[in-house]
Amino acid sequence: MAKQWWKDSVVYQIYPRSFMDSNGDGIGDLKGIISKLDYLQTLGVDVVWLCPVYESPNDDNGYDISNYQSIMKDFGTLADWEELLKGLHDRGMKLIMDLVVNHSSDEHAWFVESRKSKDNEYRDYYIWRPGQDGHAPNDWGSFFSGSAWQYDEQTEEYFLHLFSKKQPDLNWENPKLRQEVYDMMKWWLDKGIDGFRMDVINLISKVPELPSVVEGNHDSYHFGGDYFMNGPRVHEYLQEMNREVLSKYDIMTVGEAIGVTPEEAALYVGEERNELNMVFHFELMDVDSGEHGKWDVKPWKLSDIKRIIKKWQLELQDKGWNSLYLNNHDQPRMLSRFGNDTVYHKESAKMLATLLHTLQGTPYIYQGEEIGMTNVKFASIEEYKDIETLNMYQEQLAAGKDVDSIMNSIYVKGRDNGRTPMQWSSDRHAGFTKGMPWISVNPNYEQINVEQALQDPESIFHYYKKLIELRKVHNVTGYSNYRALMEDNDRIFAYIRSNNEEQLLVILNFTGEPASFVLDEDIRYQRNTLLISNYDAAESEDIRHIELRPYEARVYKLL
Ligand code: TEU
Ligand code: CA
Repeated sequence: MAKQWWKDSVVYQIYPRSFMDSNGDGIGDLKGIISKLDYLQTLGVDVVWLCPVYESPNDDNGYDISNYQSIMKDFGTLADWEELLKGLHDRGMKLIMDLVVNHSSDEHAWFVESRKSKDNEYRDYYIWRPGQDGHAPNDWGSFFSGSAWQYDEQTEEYFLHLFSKKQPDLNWENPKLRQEVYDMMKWWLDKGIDGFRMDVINLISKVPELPSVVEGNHDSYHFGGDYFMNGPRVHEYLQEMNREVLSKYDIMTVGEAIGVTPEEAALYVGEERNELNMVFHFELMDVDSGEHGKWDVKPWKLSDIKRIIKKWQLELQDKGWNSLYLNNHDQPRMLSRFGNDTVYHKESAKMLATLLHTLQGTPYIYQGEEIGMTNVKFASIEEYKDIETLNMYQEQLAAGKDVDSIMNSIYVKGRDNGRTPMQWSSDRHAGFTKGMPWISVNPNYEQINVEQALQDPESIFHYYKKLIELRKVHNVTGYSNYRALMEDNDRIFAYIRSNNEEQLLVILNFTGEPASFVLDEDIRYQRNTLLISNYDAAESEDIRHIELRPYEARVYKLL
């Protein structure tokens, strides 16, 4: 079997619209990314995950694709893309692309044909159903508010869209559609890419009857996840995709899998399963969601974070490989959400990074995380761009919710928190563009930017650089076991990773107050070496009892 290089890799996620604008139109583009490849090489990342750059009307910022084999004009040309790929490969870095095949854009040629008539040859590329007495075929709600069904006058039927109305779900029951997807994947792989991140890939198989959540219900929407998450044929489809495409290339694959548990994840990533290499789960992304979902904000508890991480580390041990992330283009900034983006900005960013880079799995750095970018609070809803946020705002306003509490949930959980332009310098618009940015820059760019970070040896950037090196120098991926320490402590997150001769001791204070760490009596070692810390820590200090400072992180090797 080809070497599993993706286990030793650190992945850097680029949201192209917000990364770097080269031509002054206020929109990030491929040439902008190319101008920053030396920066990525300095950071030391191995793989770039590029969010969608395909032709799209941008209803969902490129996750609504109208041509899978052509580059969106905003981002440049296929020649620019080829230059980017070469630029990465010349620097020893790899490129994985975003595969969005649970749905396409409604402007894709397939859908334009499909909606023309019931007997059109593309009709069954999508999921069409007649209504029920003037109502939608079932009571599923869309992830982006409202019904998951859209009535189409032309053929007097409804089509399914789990996301926006302009993102009709593809019908994976149709072998012709599946073959089109596989051909497109091979077209990109034959250009030399190194794999795919697969958008909501565990939603592609729906329960054929598409049953309502509440039978006969027509006056409210419900989450139909039981009928489309990890559906009846999803593993059949992925094993077919692996046989037809993936197995023919030395690549990495990571599937976004909403609602997946570790048991199910093992079915996607088990090496003998011949499906995917990794999945993104959402359990850490739900720790601050109340019973009514993500916008029902509640404080997270460290005990939940420790429980979830321990579960995934142990359940996938010797079975599969974890993906390790705390933010991305759909999530608020991890520093604001799980750290402290004011008093202990640097310390807490470094502490969180230490967690992600010392566990079993592949760490995913989201653009800007490495310089401590934070959430944003735009003065008015007009400055927000994300369709999920804007649809929710309208829906909750119509339901009589007060604006302040709607805006607060947007400040805390909105996806635009992670989509403000990358902060390169203290120049106008943070050096992201010479024009007007498509979305406002976070006003803190004068303090938080790459230029400042590169000059500050104590910056978050340089700490990330050291962590990435540490993983390689100390073969962190070689540690196989996970043992939780101080499990009941609600301020300290500590664990030991071990292989047959060494142990890695990780100690994290998740709070802004001092906390006392005590090492379990039964942990035996001859000597300890401090590998990294976010404070100056005394080398010779007795590690059996440590008074930790606010957000203090330490990693020791025990020999
Ligand atoms: O995200 C899937 C998804 O569930 C997200 O919508 C996320 O759960 C939610 O926004 C949390 O706030 C993928 C892409 O990452 C996302 O950008 C797309 O909008 C979505 O699929 C549709 O393609
Ligand atoms: Ca541009």
